[in-house]
Amino acid sequence: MIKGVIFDLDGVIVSTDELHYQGWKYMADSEGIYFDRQINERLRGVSRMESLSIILEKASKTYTDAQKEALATLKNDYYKELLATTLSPADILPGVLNVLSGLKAAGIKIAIGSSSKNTPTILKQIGLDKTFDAVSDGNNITNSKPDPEVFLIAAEWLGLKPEDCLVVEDAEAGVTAAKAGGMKALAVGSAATDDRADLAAADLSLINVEQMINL
Ligand code: B16
Ligand code: MG
Repeated sequence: MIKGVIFDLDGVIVSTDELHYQGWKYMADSEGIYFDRQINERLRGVSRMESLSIILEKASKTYTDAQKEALATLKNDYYKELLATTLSPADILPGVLNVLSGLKAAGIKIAIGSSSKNTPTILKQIGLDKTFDAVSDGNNITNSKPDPEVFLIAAEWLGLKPEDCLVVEDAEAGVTAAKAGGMKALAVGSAATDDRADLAAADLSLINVEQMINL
């Protein structure tokens, strides 16, 4: 019986993939580095600096740490501008609000477990900044997914043991992290075919709260 559900943010609660893509594309074009949507898929659930390392695999020169910081900032400033001008509650993914209210009604604790340092901004912008019992994100971790740290901290902040928690993820790295942390995993979106998941669906509108709790 599940006592707490930890939701990944990007790709589970709201889809910011396209905005991340636009931000990285802006940075890559300014440096003349090849970058496409297929490479962007590899950045799902991965931290900002690790994402940059993946993009720089296509670069024809090497960058110092200070230059890498500047490139990450260039992307993030552009991405934050896109968040501020385009993201709204209408971008909350299908089934999310029903699942959240159903879990609350059933007395199940809910948390966020995201790699993103922009989590507080995103939650505020989509009107869910007061919804979760705990928010663990890129600002409070030293190791990002596939390390389980972000989920273990979320479970601890909910006052629950990892084995009593279910993680909802859209990224392979996130499913790996959930399993490494001793939690159950519900895979959605691009992770829906991951056979390590305890439950899978294209999106949360296809899942009911009983299925989640009785895992
Ligand atoms: P930021 P999640 C992840 O969020 C994104 O999927 C990934 O593409 C991004 O690089 C990472 O957050 C860091 O984001 O640059 O905003 O700190 O899926 O773990 O909610
Ligand atoms: Mg994600």
